[in-house]
Amino acid sequence: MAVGSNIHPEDRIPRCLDLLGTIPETEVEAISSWYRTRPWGLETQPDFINLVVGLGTGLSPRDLLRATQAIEIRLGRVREAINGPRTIDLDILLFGDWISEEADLRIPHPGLLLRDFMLIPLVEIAPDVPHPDRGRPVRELTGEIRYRQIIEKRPGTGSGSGSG
Ligand code: PH2
Ligand code: MG
Ligand code: MG
Repeated sequence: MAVGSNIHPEDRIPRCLDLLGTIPETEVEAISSWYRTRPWGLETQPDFINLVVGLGTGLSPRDLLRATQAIEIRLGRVREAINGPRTIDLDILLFGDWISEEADLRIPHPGLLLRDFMLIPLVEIAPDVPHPDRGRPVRELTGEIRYRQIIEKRPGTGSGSGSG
């Protein structure tokens, strides 16, 4: 799961990590470092904090999407400009070997291989996980990155993660 925030990230990201742990049939298994990133898409907005969280879940992708949208709303997300500022954005990157082309649920996430702020934190926590379209581990796919937004990597400060 990709997590992004550029409105009150220091407050919203820890709350988001706690709420992810309350989703039914779902555990937080890994949390990447926090990455400070330049905004992609709409450049006139504050820098983002981006990270990636590994979840184990018994939910379907559709039910997981619903649960993450409820967290976005609870943390004050208002849908305004496309690619504009947001308190919390939760995007499913991969779901095992699942592939979905539904308009509101594209898995793998179409930006995963292009955006460093999605792929690099994923490689940090799950380098060997296979990309279902490519049949290769994600650590071998960083050459496809087109958008390099990462400014700095900070040690993880998420709940329960003392490592960096
Ligand atoms: N998310 C966007 C648009 N632009 N830029 C950065 N750096 N990080 C994001 O998470 C991000 C973005 C749309 O979801
Ligand atoms: Mg997004
Ligand atoms: Mg989103």
